[in-house]
Amino acid sequence: GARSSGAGDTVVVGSKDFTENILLGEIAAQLLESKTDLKVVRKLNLGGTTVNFNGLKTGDLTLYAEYDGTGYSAHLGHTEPITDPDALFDQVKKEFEEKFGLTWSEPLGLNNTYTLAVPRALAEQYNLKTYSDLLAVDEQLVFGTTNEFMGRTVDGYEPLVRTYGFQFKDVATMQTGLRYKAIENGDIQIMDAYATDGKLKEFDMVILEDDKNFFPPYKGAYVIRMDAVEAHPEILETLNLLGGKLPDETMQELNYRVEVLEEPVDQVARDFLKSAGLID
Ligand code: PBE
Repeated sequence: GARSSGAGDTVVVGSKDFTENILLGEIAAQLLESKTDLKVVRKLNLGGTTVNFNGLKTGDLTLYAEYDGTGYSAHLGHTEPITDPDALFDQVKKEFEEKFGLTWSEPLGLNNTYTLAVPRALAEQYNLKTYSDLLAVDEQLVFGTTNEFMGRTVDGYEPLVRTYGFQFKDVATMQTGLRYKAIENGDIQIMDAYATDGKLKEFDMVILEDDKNFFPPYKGAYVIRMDAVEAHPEILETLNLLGGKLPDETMQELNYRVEVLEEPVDQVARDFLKSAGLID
């Protein structure tokens, strides 16, 4: 209908339920408001990956920020290892267009990969550098995972443990935002961090090297309904202005301002867009 998120004059922006993804939703919303005449509706902090993807497919959403590795594994269901990480984005985009009627904007610059992080003191005590180094201490460590990581069947906890042969002492599932507190309290000793987490700096964590290349790259970009882009090409043109503007360090700094300094999301998004010269 005239008011659907596909062909109408309204853009509905979704997001997942963690800081970076909410920020990316807000950045898209503000930029579209400033550069187009479209009405923008925010449905940020909507839920996990599945909720957003389903919302996009049914037309409840017009776009949200996604990651190519997540597209490859969670949405396209590929289980075979990625042979060419550089070509991953193009492959995922092509398959999304063909299978789902969804397209991708230019990559934003960040690669928010899953990574294993441990407190620096622990890494130094056991000289931990790679995931395989964990095999010497895994039976002493409690692994804290996000609900989403626990549920993922391709790039999640179970396949990770199988690939490396880990035998952690225990596993505790928790909300994304609570993992660092659990590390601090000593409830867990290792977690599935996100490479661009703002709290990685504050909590003095060490990121270990994925020596078996278990995780694919997770380049961030917006996934958008193609019917909306056909009706309003300015949606894609506008979001493509963000291509390459958010490398890891920039994104992590914005996440840090929201998560650690507790600045409001809309302010941090606006500051970024101004400093990138995209809004006045
Ligand atoms: N990630 C890594 C996941 C969560 C952490 C950003 C690729 C995702 O949201 O798909």
